[in-house]
Amino acid sequence: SNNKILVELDEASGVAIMKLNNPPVNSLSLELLTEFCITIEKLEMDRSCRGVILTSAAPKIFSAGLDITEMCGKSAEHYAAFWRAVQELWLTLYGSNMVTIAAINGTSPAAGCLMAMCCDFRIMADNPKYTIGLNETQLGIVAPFWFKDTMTNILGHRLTEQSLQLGQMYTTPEALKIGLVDQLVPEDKVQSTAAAVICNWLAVPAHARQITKSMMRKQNIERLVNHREADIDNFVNFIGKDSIQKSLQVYMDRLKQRKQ
Ligand code: CO8
Repeated sequence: SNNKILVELDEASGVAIMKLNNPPVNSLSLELLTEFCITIEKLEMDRSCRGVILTSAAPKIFSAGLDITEMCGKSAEHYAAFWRAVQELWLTLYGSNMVTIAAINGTSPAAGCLMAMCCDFRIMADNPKYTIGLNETQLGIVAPFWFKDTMTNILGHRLTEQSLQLGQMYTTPEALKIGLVDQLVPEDKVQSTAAAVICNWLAVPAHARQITKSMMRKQNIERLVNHREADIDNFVNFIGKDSIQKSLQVYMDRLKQRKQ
């Protein structure tokens, strides 16, 4: 099916709005990840598209991060295919030549936060219920080195170390204060602000902006490209461990119990 990502390209402005559409929480399943990468690659090739606004079709949740069920009770082959797709998402989004703006209209843990961090600029809905951060350690798992590198490029070493060790989820004012997001706006202004911001970014000569972006991100990208297979092996070994499977199961059970 081709509806986990909704795309509206406005040829006049050269801006595509990409909406994550995987109810109830936009978790990143293998299917969604695959569709996400194909969508970005198509837009990248489309000369009429110069910028992307990434948002959620369902307000309240930007993305719950990786689909935990893809990491539970599956085969080593499945884990490897899943992890390759997660890597691919990061490589295509973080390495995109297009201007990318995250319009974060809801809570954004773990890989949800990673997707937002891959963009050039982050606008978040100022809702006291929303939080954002890399919470991996809270699940008993470890954020991979390229998640860490992406955050370090935004927050610096000290704050990233603290964030990652604690698995900290930040409220919107906290996220703004530390620079994890760039701008807070009322919920109903997220889209219009993103449209205005992307115009400013698109007004810069594209070639110079793209080379600059690449210069800032190249080292991080090369580090994963050069260690891609080892990173997959590492994930498959780690996630297949009984103790890790147990932690994930406990975490999922707790998520379900919270509801009752
Ligand atoms: N994956 C799969 N299912 C999920 C996920 C998820 N990430 N998040 C929520 N769900 C499910 C829930 O279990 C629930 O299922 P059901 O309806 O069958 O009971 C359904 O989605 C709805 O969830 P909630 O009832 O919890 O919805 P709320 O609106 O109350 O809350 C939240 C939404 C805040 C998003 C909440 O669901 C939440 O906190 N989810 C967990 C988010 C999270 O911790 N994600 C981390 C994923 S790990 C990751 O992205 C990077 C891992 C890197 C791997 C490194 C290993 C080496």
